[in-house]
Amino acid sequence: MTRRVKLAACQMGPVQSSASRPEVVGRLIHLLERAAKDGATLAVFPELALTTFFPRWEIDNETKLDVFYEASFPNAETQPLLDAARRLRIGFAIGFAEMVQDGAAKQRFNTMALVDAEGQVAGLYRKMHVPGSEMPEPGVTVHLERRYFAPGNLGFPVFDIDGLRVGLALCNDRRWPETYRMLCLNGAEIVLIGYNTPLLLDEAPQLAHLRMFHNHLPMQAGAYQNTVWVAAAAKAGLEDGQALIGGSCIIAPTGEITALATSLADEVVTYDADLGLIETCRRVNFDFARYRRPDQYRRICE
Ligand code: CDT
Repeated sequence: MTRRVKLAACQMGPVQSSASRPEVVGRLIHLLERAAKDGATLAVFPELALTTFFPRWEIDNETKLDVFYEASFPNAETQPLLDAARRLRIGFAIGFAEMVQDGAAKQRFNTMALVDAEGQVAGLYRKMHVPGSEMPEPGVTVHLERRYFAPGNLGFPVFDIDGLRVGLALCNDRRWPETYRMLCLNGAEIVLIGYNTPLLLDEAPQLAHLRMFHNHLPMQAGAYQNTVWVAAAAKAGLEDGQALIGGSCIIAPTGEITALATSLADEVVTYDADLGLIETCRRVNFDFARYRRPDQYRRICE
């Protein structure tokens, strides 16, 4: 029997710093309703979907910084989104800034939660490949994720939800082959990715025109080389004065883009994914158990 799932990539236009959490949650619910109306049962939202992409700023005041973080998920402001998932019978992944109180200290992570179609949190992933720097650097686009987030400490977990094996990744993770390989060695059939990618690269303007190519290239390669479905959602458009790329998409285990957002605004793209394609593509080239040689990979060539 063919196993299928209709996937949705829920792209968001900019979330300006003036937007309140209830306002943003209202937008997310509307996107989820559009996805469900189109028949989707699993959706992905962007990285840091509840706020502006605040690592573009140097923020020294802790009280001002804390405003961007969730001390618990869900909480009273985000619970309506989980209630909507249950009402609409659709699971989703969403990125947010997570704060964990560790005694007197605060641990901060760039996190994605996976919620099932019952509206229950199935698990969390914390971004592994945290890019940027701790301090602004001359000539480099300010990107202070390493100031605001510790590297993820939960590995690459794969969750069983609604009969699917789902892995998560956040933005810069999508550029790294380890992300897909670890998730797929752990049995992922679907990888859900959220991202915020600035259009401009002050440090290498000659590469700026490749931003969209370098967005899709590693996701298509990751899907193909690991025979997995990928759904990826951008936060796009002019957010607090900074341009973010769009290009949200759904990619098949063949490496083909099967659905692609065309705007820089709130937009939902869906695709009816045949999970049988994973096995088909695996048989052709990527039968891990048969062809991988992990015992030889660390051998040093003289
Ligand atoms: N959010 C995120 O990870 N963005 C990065 C840009 C980093 S530039 C230092 C990305 O890979 O898109």
